[in-house]
Amino acid sequence: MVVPSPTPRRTKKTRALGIPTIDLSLDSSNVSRLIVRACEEYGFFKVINHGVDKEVVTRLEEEAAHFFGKPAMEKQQAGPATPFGYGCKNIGCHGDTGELEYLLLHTNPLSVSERSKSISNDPSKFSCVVSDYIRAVRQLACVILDLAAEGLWVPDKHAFSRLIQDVHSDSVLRLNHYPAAVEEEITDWDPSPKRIGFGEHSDPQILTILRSNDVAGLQIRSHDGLWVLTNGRFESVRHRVLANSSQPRMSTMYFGAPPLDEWISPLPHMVSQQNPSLYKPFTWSEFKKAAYSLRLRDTRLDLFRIH
Ligand code: GA4
Repeated sequence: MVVPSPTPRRTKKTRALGIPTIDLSLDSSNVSRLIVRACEEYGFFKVINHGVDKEVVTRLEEEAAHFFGKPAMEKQQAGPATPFGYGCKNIGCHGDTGELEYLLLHTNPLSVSERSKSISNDPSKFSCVVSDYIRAVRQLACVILDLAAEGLWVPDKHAFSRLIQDVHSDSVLRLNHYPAAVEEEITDWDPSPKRIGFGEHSDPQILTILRSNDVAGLQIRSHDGLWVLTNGRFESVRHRVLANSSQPRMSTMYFGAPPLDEWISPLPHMVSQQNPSLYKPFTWSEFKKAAYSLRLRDTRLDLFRIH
């Protein structure tokens, strides 16, 4: 998971936690090494000088704030999120809940424009703002994935980014709104789970680009899920969001995914006789089905492990 930050310096918060901040304007061989190290050690890092236009981000955040500010009845017209659209408190389809509301959008341009009709009074503007954002973060995701491939010495530098660049890519955009806690629930900076916004889980996709309004809440955990393409060298970080702040938290996630029929298996470069493949090949659709058949916190990769 990657967090783009507009501030070109490490903040007190990230320094205290030791979360790496990576300056994408540095030379690529250095950056690719740092990305690999961050993926191995944390599965999470912050990026600065990432080149995403601030205005593109601001416009999306304004649209999101406008939507979430509407009366509940109006918002519900864009729901339920099964799996796309507006959702409130319910996550997935097996009873997981959290103190949030959200919009889930497939990144396919036709799907964005169709969905916008039930979300906004100015659907063409909404659709345009969302598409611009998707284009910008997809580009950033590709840069990061190419650097990761370079850092892993994968001969095909675009081996990862090609998967999310495909026109049939199953990538998703998620806008989350965690309303402010009421007085007696406010525990800013207390890391204990008093009010769960989004329960512990790992993202199933290849890469997540996360952007937030900097209201506290996101917590990451040390590793356990493994990233198949790297034969377990990178892991999908387990994380959760607490909703115990006096301020509302807003976040936007781009989840970069392959096309549904794409086969996933460790890259040949990541397997050897000493390091045999840990996973049977599977399609993204099979993996996604497994994820949606389980609870939020369940691990799914074990289903595809070679014993
Ligand atoms: C986690 C990452 C993305 O937000 C998401 C989520 C999806 C959903 O909210 O519908 C899932 C969750 C996420 C993983 C397990 C399943 C599916 C909820 C859930 C219980 C959109 C995704 O792709 O997987």
